[in-house]
Amino acid sequence: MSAELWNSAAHVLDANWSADHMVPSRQLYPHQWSWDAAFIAIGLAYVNPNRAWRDLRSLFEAQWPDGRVPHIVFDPGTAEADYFPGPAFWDVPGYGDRPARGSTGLVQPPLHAVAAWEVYRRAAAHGAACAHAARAELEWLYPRLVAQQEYLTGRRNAGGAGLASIVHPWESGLDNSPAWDSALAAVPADLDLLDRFRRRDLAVADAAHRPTDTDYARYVGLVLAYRDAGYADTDLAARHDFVVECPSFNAILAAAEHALARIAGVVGADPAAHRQRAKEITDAIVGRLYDPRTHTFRARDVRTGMLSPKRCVNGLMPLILPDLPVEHAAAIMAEAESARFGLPERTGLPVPSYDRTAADFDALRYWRGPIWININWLLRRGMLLHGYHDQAEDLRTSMLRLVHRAGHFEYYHPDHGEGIGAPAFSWTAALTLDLLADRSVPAYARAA
Ligand code: 9WN
Repeated sequence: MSAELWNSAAHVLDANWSADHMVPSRQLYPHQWSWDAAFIAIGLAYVNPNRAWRDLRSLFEAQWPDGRVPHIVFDPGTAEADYFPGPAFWDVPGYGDRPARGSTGLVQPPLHAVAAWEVYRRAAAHGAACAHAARAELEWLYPRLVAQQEYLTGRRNAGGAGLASIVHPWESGLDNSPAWDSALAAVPADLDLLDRFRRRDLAVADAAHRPTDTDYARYVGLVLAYRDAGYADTDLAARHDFVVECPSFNAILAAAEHALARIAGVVGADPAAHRQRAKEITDAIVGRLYDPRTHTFRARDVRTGMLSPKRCVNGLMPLILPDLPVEHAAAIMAEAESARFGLPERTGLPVPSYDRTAADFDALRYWRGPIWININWLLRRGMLLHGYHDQAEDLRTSMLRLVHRAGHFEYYHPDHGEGIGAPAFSWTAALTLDLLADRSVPAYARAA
């Protein structure tokens, strides 16, 4: 299957390239998304490193002066009507030499340092000129990646313990996850907003797969509130209706510091400070987001101090952290191997996005049950890092089998593996390339 799968994945990435960036999928997501660009770069590193760097560059060219990297960078060639919420809805002012309405004002998980390091370390395989160019790209990116981290650990430190808070479910990347249900319940759902602002996702995707109107009205209301406050992060916990510390977002935040330590070593900066920050974030994740009663990591509602009652796949993501204590890594593996998530030896399939045994497990609705390749790819890295090699290899095989059978879909049915959501989805294709090519331990975690 390898050559056929490799070629089909490379073909998806070719077809989804648009001038200076990759779209996640042509129909549903016709702009550039932040954490998609990171996953995509990891795959492009094998087939087209120039495009990997170009994609990361175009994303970071849209970085705000405060350091935030927007969750969507809008393609000026795409009509407002082709994606909702589009540029006019976000109404972001111009900054630097960027025109107004060029991006959203939210962020997504900061996986870009990990991606940049992966592209860099694979560059030499493409020859000396490529390795040289990769070093220059790292030098350009490094201060921007640092500014991104400073924004998240500074202005977004709404809980005061050094973790980044998300102010909207879309910032998690796991948009419709049950992890947000309890915090979202306190957010007003004004259904009239959906008359003023028409959803476009339902025109191009099945309503059974997408968020309900009630949740969508909350999503829209939260953006309007944040926008009308000038996208300012002052006093978030008191002034904004949704302020949450996510274990997955923060695990990626700490993994980014580990990657920055590697990058710092190349560009002549100080790696030690990054390792120290990674340790501090990891400690805060363990201290604030671990529920010792159930032995699971949960999202914390900063406004109430409550941990989410739902067992979601974001709770497995701290496994990507090399400093995670052994007992917490073991607890994550126990959860992943339980009937709730059922690693491949139980189901033959990668892990779903939500607890299979929960009453509200939903096989079709996105992030509330279906299987996603990006999350399983992260989980596999964590397994390799903590010495769970057999499970990592089983997970790798199950991901490749799934994509080979069903195609490069956005996500997959958790019972029989049918492809659902957008077809020809870029990060699925990109990570498939990486899974086919790479069986090693994550580079950011190896001893220097
Ligand atoms: C909103 C692009 C993005 C991913 C997210 C995924 C989905 C958007 C949407 O698609 O979110 O940002 O319209 O649902 O949840 O993780 O980055 O692929």
